[in-house]
Amino acid sequence: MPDKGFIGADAVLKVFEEQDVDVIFGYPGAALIPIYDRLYSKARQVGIRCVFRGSADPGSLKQNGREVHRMAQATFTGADGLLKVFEQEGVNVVFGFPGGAVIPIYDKLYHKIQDGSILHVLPRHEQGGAHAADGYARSTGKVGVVMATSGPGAMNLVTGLATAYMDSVPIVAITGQVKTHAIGKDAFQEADTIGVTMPITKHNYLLKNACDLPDVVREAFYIARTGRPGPVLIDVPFDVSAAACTWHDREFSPIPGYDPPGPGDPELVRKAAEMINAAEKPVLYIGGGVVSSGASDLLRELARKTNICVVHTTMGKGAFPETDPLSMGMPGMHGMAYASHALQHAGLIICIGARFDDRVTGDPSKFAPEAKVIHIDVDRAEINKVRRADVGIHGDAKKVLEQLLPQVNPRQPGAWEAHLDEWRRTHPLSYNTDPDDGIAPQYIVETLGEVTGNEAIVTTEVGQNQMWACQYYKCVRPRQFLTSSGLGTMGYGFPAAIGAQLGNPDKVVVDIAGDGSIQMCIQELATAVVHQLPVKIVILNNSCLGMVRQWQDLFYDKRYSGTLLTGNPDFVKLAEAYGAAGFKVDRKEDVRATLEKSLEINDRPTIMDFRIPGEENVYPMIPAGKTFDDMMETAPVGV
Ligand SMILES: Cc1ncc(C[n+]2csc(CCOP(=O)(O)OP(=O)(O)O)c2C)c(N)n1
Ligand SMILES: [Mg+2]
Repeated sequence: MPDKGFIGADAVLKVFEEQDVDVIFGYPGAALIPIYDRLYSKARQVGIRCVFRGSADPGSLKQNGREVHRMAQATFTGADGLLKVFEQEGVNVVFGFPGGAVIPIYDKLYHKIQDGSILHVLPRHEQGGAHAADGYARSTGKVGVVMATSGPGAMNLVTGLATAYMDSVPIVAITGQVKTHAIGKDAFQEADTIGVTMPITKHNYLLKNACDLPDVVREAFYIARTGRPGPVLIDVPFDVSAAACTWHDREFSPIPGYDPPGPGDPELVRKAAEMINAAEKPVLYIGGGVVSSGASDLLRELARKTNICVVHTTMGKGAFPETDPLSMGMPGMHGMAYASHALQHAGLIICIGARFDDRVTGDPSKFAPEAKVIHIDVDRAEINKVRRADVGIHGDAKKVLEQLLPQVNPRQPGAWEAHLDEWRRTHPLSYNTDPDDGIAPQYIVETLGEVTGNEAIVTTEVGQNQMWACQYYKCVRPRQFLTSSGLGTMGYGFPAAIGAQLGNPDKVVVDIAGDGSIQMCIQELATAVVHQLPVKIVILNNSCLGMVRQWQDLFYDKRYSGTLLTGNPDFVKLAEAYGAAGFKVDRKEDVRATLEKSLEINDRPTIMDFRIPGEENVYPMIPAGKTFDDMMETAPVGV
């Protein structure tokens, strides 16, 4: 990037200087690169030091414990009401971390844990619990449940809730709160959980009355899983969960102002069918909405009947089998070049459950200039948000496809499909296979696909590892690929894999990880070991925060400010310290055998530390905010 003289980042650093700031605890990311770049030249640059862990302070247990004991003996309490709704909702796994404010709930939970009706999974950090509930939900289609105490416990859920919110994942989060009379008084372990989580939940409640609890919890599950799914949080003060409550077996009543859509407007569906029947250069552009509405089978029917090719977002990965000849892969920033060609030159884009995210469109004003757009979405706010729709259908993807399918005509491949084939042939994904250059990360992911027969549930961390997973692991069914798409949360993949493995005990579950991201929730190794979960962790270890380093490499003259990961642990010893299996791999010949060996380990997690070249970049790349014409398909000459 050209030097723009004195920029905002310089002003920040100048004020730091005035204020005598000489130590910064920081973690870089795309949004901070300009500041990191200026920081690079400061003499006393301090490396990456970030405090990830916080934990609930159990200091109040003793004092509150007596009170709980007394109250809990008496009657049916708010906590009982909560657990009875869990039973009705079919909840059998709860990811939770206790603390003073949730003791009344944990006291009642004790019996459910004892009689085996609920499996309680204790993560080692509430963030891990939230991601695990998320992975459980994404992989099973059920609502994930996570629980945490007030204050620090609830605050530790924030990243997990924001992650789930951005990717529309149904979670019910129960947080403890200080007693109602103490709210607003800066009581011990008080935080304004409702205020903090308002923008990152689909809905949230602060309960004041135990008798409301059953109805509210039922409503929370309903809101989380219907319409555009998302996390819902219920903040339960200590005294509310401990207070007597009367149980009503009430019918669930509709919620005023909340009306999840069903089928689309028939007239608009008819228009959409007309456009599809007349289209010469159509593309199906599909996202996570297809997965969450269960519309994959119908999508397949539509694509096969009409011979229309399918491109998918990261959230839509697996909604259409990537092994199908009609699959054109993922377009956008790090998508396949041929998929971007298809979308960019389309005459008609049929967008189903996707949202024209900037990672797909780049500069929206230059995106797919010739295309007419049909946009089907469960959330009215998505239609016309980024790209104007010629026909916008507000409805549930599955129901709209049921309406649409009989109205579309079979279509034979023609000139457009010849173009698609040509792009596939002339712009394939490719990578450096020179054995002298070390183990190619792409080869590791490809080999993983082969040894798991493309059948594993794959979670990812964030960064280059995530993009290589998207590019090289071919998914064949929905709910198979779990990744933090919208928020891009490092630390998501491993706990999400724990949730996925608990929800799918018979499946192979693999987390494709970076050496940076895996350290953000590494403590969950204990959780996986305790529950004997055979999650496989494939670390693509480049000893750096690779994706940010890639931007610095390409756009900041290789000023690697804050992105080199010195001090990585010995991952094999770390695995062993937790009771997991660990392998280090630094020769290409050992890649396949190690992956195969990990598949035989069925009673504990396995870490595989694959040493890959630090300078490997992800291509293709369309730089942020740029256009299709700026795509770098391979490394620029000289880089
Ligand atoms: C919690 C969090 N902090 C910072 C970032 C910014 N960020 C995006 S990718 C990346 C590098 C990740 O490094 P690593 O896990 O080693 O993956 P690699 O890119 O090397 O494969 C960073 C720091 C983020 N996405 N999430
Ligand atoms: Mg890395």
